[in-house]
This record gives sequence, structure tokens and C-alpha cells, in this order.
Amino acid sequence: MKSVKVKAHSNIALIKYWGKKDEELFLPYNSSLSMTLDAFYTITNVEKIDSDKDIFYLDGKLQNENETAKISKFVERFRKLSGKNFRVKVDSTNYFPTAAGLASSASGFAALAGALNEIYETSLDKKGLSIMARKGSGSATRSIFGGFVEWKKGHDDESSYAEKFDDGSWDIGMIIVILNDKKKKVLSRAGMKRTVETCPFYPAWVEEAKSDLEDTKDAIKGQDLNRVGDIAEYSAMKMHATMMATRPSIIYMQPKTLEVIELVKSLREQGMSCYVTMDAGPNVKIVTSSKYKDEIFERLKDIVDDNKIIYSKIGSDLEVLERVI
Ligand code: 2P0
Repeated sequence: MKSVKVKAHSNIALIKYWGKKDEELFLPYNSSLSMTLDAFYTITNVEKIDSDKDIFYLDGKLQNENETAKISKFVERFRKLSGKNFRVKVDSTNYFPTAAGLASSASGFAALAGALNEIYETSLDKKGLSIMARKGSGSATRSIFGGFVEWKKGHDDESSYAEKFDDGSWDIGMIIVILNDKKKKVLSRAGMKRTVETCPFYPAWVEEAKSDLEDTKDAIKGQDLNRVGDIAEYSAMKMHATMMATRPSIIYMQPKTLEVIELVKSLREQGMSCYVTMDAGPNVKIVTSSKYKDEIFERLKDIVDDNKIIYSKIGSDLEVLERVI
């Protein structure tokens, strides 16, 4: 095969992954559960090249040695597994509707794992791909699958992987509210490490995540939007509480974040099904359905420009788009 093109969607966790037990293997302290997003995805083309170095393009721009080295480290795993030594040109493009402020490492490493599996002919199944993607970035573990996806924390390399829990073929979606698209000061990787090391409440976070995850699975099975949203909001707030109680503290929320949270709470009091979740940044994601989205959009426009508000349905599995033999 000369080249291959693969598409993977981004995901937002309803029950968050926050903290690594093993930083080398990316083994998390707690299992997590996410929703794959249809509107946000990465397409990665990988081509076999006759060179002694890998080449990496991101969004059309040739990347420097440092960025290329991170990708090469990941490609090396496939070279080792396959026993094939050729180098590759990786050309990865993020199709995120606005200058996202949304992490692209999830869809990025998932798409790359899928493409490398084809070009190096390693024949990994979806579980094997999930294990590989995990070693690029934790959240990428889940982006191999569409629908609602559970990342089982496991206890070693082979037992920590994601599985589709439900295909999400009911009316549930997410509004992504972009409040700040600048690079954050404390990256997730450093933020979760500081939380594990200095937050006195961290053990409680890990313990609570177990029952939150089981409750969410139950709510998804029952297609109960209010219950799914309620637990997601509870999980996100608990994660942010652990971040704030680190030394020094990490505060990802900004004034506009709180404005959106207040709005969502008041809309709920008016009878709309909408709940907040947030990741390691100021942006807010609202768990809701197509029934309420237009009204929520209207109200959000008082706080943020309408091109910074995106509704996404549930996305699909990783997909091979093209193989050039
Ligand atoms: C998640 N986040 O479950 C959590 C919630 C952010 C907050 O996964 O170090 O880019 O590459 O494993 O996956 C973002 O962290 O971190 C993340 P690494 P990652 O989606």
C-alpha cells in the first residue's frame, strides 16, 4: 500500500478521565465514558516514503523537529510491531467548525493509529487500535468508536482500552460554546499530574467516578437525557473542584464560563433539558437534544458570538476513507 486516509471523530467525556496511574503507558486511575462528536473530526493521510525521517504536516503546515519527534515516537510502535522499517509522511487536518479551543489530540491520535495500522499492515482490531491510540493521548483511546464509549481503566497495557457502550441512536447531542480558543496555560497532562500529586480530595474523585459511571450507563440504557446530563454536570464540577484544590491552584473557568453555567441553570428551571460539562479549559459543552437547541442558541447569543456556538450530534466509528495500493 502506498498511502491511506482515515477519519476519526473527537469526543467529550461525560464521566471524565483525570489522572494517570502510569504515565508511560497512559493507564488512568478511573474509567471514563464519552460521547463521540459528529461535528468535530480529523482526517489523516499517511504515505510510505523513501527517507530516513518521518515527515509531519498538521493543518497544511510542515511541523518542526520537536512536533515531528512526538509523532515519530508513536509511529515507532507500529514499526516495531510490524518489523517494517520504512518512514512515513503524516498529513493530518482537523475539521473543527471554528478555531476550536477543543482538544484535537483525541481524534488526531485515533486517526493516526488507524492509518498506521493499514500502512504497516499490523491487522489490529478496534480494541488493539484503542490500546495503541491510548499511548498517544488518553482521550484518543475512546475516539476509535462512535456513540457512547467506555474506557475501561484496566491494570496493564492490554487491559486498558475502550469499547462502544451504546450507539446513541436517540435524540441527544451537545452544544459546544467556544469562549476562548487560545492555548491554555496548564496543559491537561500537567494539570492532571499536579492534581494527583497535590489535591487532598483526589482519592474521593477516583472513588466517586465508579458509581457515576455505572449510573450514567444505566441512564444511557434508559435513554434518559435528564439523568445523563445531571450526572455529567456533577462529574465535571467534581473534576474542576479537584483542579482548584491543587497547589498551586488550577482554575480553567473564566467569567464567561460562569455566565454560561448560570444561563444553563436558569433554562433548566424554565423546563429545558440542558446540562453543563467542561474539560481542561474555559469552554462549556451543553448536553441537550435537538428539541431545545435552537432556543438555547438564541439565549447564548447574548453572551457569545453565534459563530462560536456549535451543535453536534453523536459521531461514528473510525473509518478508512481511501487506500492507494
Ligand atoms: C477527558 N480530558 O476525559 C478529560 C477530561 C480533559 C478533561 O482527556 O495526557 O489530552 O494525552 O492523556 O487525553 C484531556 O487530556 O491527556 C482529557 P493525555 P488528554 O476527556
